[in-house]
Amino acid sequence: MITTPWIWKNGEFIKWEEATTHVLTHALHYGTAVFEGIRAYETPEGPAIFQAKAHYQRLLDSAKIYMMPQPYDVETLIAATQELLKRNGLPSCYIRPLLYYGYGTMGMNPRQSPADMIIAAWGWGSYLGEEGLENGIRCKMSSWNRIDARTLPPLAKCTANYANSILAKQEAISCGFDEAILLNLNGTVAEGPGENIFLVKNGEIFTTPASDGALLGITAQSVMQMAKDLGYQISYRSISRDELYIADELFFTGTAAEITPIREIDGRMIGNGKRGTITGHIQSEFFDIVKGKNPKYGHWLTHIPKG
Ligand code: PPE
Repeated sequence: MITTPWIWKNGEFIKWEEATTHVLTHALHYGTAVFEGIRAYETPEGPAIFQAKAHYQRLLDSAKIYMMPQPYDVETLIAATQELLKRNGLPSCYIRPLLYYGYGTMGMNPRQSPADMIIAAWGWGSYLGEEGLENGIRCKMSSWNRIDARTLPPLAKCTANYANSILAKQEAISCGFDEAILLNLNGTVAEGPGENIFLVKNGEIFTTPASDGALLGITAQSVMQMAKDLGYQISYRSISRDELYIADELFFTGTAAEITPIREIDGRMIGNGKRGTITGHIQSEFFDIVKGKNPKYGHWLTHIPKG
């Protein structure tokens, strides 16, 4: 079990053991919660939160889609996170803000329950394994399709969406793979259960657009900018399943997954079956940036004030 001393809840710091909730909490029954996943990394000037503003803005956007109250603004949430990391003394960590309908009444009208919010932070190592970061992972094309804006809006990072992700992930694991890749209902590639996907072909880089069911990933948007600055041709476009099989390189991006190479899909080796050259270049650039080693991207980092 993970533990850290403090959790932020509704504007206050409470002890980890006291951060419990009633079993009739609305979100527990109906998936009425929106969340974020953010990472902080150790830098020469102490811990720094990566892309804090973009993550909290996306949380508010998720709340807007679901017409949830937005009790705090981005600045307040960033300040709360800085204080949380300081109190918990974590050099690097994963941060999980959750805005949810709490304990009130049951039924489909959530507005009769309070909108509660927590921010927790704990150490979370590499999502798909150290070995996966280094040498790539093996993926399965899922038999489940990605949720669709006609049913559940994929751009809202709502906990309910993750029922879809969990079905896909479990299937991939039970078939002996590391991760799933989902097609959308139109049959083109959407994304992974918790990652955006990038394809490299003849030196050009592509990723799937939001209109194909991909989350507007903040790691993906950061990669877009970095890759452009490195001189790569990079763009959003639809990708078909068979294009994945014959890609030169493939990789996932995500806060948890960071930059994870994909070395195999459904028994087909991708490229030379190792981390591709361009993937490796982007991965090392990414880790330099998040660890505060590239001052050009210093504005993507929010440091934790000392003292
Ligand atoms: N797609 C989905 C569906 C998704 O959940 C994530 C993040 C991404 C793409 C990448 O987005 P970004 O983190 O902004 O680059 N998934 C979060 C949850 C992972 C979990 O298992 O929990 C994350 O990476 O924090």
